[in-house]
Amino acid sequence: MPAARTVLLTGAAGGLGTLMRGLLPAYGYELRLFDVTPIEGEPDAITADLADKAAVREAVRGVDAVIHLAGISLEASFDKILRANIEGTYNLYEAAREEGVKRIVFASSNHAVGFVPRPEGDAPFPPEALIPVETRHRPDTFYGLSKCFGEDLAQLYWDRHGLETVSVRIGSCFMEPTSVRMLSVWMSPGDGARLFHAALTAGNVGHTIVHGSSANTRLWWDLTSARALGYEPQDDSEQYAEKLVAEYGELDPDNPDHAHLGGHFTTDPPQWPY
Ligand code: NAI
Ligand code: 15L
Repeated sequence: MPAARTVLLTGAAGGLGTLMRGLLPAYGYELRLFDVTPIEGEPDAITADLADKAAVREAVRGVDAVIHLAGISLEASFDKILRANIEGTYNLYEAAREEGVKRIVFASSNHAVGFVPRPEGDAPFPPEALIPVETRHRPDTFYGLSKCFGEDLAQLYWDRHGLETVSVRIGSCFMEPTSVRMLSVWMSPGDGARLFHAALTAGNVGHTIVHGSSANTRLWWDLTSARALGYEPQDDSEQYAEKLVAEYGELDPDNPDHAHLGGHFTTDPPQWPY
């Protein structure tokens, strides 16, 4: 597949969308921005809800690819997750199919597999201890469940319609890691842009699932499928380790928040059921 030029960025007003608006143009992409929240200083941005099928269809028309970040990014009521993340992602895929878009990069999450136990013992972990990308879905929340749906929707649209997707199970993509757990799953914004670029340009991805993180010394999961796309992470959270460990201590095997990939998402639903 030749390098995509015009890319629809959904969720462009959000934290990750804002970071990618800053970083992706340097790779040669022309971004078409979409979000339900207006974006200051971006008069051409499309302000619409994923529930608005006509607006979504118009937004995907003529783009080479989509980076789909829009949606609820934390746990919420099932009704809210259903509307924004499940129906919203369906609306996007259906519009992309109708308009002949070739590829979507889907922002999945570690919380699709949040109940997978982290590697035991102390980092650095040997390759055989790392969580494989083939691990079965073990969502830790309705939010994580919506990411499982998104990944399976991507598989359906590849098998049935030939619409390609790279599902990126993002760890924690923020300017800096802010917890000891994040030292293992952090993806620097720069590596995020590198990974999205690889996902947009690699050939014949079908539906590929990758882990989204930097090359952290304390890595919990396997980056092989991401590297196979051509992703070469440049960053390592270890530069933040001394400060975070001094503040919070090392991972505690007796702390349930430290037992699973999904961290506190596995132990702290607001109020169940909700
Ligand atoms: P965010 O909450 O900052 O941004 C999400 C954006 O989606 C917001 O601007 C919001 O207005 C928009 N949005 C929500 N519902 C919408 C709807 N119905 N129609 C149109 N726009 C809608 O989240 P963030 O951190 O930027 O994450 C972006 C994506 O990456 C999300 O899908 C999130 O689940 C995923 N992700 C992010 C991670 C991270 O570390 N930032 C980790 C794992 C996954
Ligand atoms: C996510 O999926 C969330 O969208 C993000 O806000 C972080 O909580 C991240 O996972 C994480 O696990 O750190």
